[in-house]
Amino acid sequence: MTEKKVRAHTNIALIKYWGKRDEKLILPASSSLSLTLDAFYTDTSVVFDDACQKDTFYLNDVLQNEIATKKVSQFLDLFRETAGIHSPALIKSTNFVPTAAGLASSASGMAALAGAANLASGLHLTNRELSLYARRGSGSATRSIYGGFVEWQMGTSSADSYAVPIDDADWDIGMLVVVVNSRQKELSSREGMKSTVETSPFYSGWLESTTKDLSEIKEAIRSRDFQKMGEITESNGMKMHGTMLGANPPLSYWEPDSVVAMQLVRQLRQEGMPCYFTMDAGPNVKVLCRLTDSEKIKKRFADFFNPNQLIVAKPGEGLKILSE
Ligand code: 2P0
Repeated sequence: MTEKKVRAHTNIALIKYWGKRDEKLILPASSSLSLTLDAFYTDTSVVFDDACQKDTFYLNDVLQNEIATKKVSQFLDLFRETAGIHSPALIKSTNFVPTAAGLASSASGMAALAGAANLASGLHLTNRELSLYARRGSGSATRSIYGGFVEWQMGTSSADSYAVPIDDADWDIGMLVVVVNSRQKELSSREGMKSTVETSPFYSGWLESTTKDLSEIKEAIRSRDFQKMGEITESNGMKMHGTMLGANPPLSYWEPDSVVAMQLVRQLRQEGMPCYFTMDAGPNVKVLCRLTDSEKIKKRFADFFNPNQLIVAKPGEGLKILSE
């Protein structure tokens, strides 16, 4: 019986996914683009085994409750249905996230689970197919199948809403993750984006603008124009947060220290250091920079944050099977 582990890294969107056009199939309202990071990942193994009474899910060696297990079970059902498997599964997953980072992400989790289920079910799915499957677990997981810069194309239906690798990001690209607060967020992304789509008067403007940002950032990546890429990243993230503020009730994930981090990025730029921030559905700030500048930038952040709040990440690779 195989018990091979599959590793998937998390990703940070430079052009954000915020809103679905189909909640059940997890079809996004717009395309998005991300950078996969090496510093945060999940290792997962799946074994289908009749000896198990029911699906059994361990996360970081802790047996998970019914709610967490149900999410995994429903996801595995997609593989069981296709492969004609009726056995329960034993799932073991470990999140590798630097202590207190608070960045445990459904992106790496669901992508690694898709990869492990693919092995266990013998379906031999391609990466493109795995990207489609990962999407059914969590939108951002769609992109974690690949390394470097990755685009999740919104597609026209469930059959063509998948990610494609754009560029391996092997051109002096880095990201400083500033952990402002590692607490679990109060409102999940899923609920937050639903409320934004339904109630924010800015949502149509967001869709129009993010579509333009995507086409421009792809051109900037193609021409390796770091400044342009950074400017679009920072602007797109702020527009997503502006759209959330327009929701009813208003939605804000920022904390005072998030603003401290953003101000420092602006200050560094004024001093001639190219760096740009982005934020997701939480208070942490991610600073896109040149990898060769990352330690210098980290030092400046150390005036305001503890060393364990500052993590330098390099571009990460795509899904991979770990050798036993
Ligand atoms: C992203 N985020 O593009 C955006 C930007 C957060 C802010 O994707 O409902 O966990 O499972 O599809 O993918 C986080 O939301 O949500 C996210 P579901 P997901 O990375």
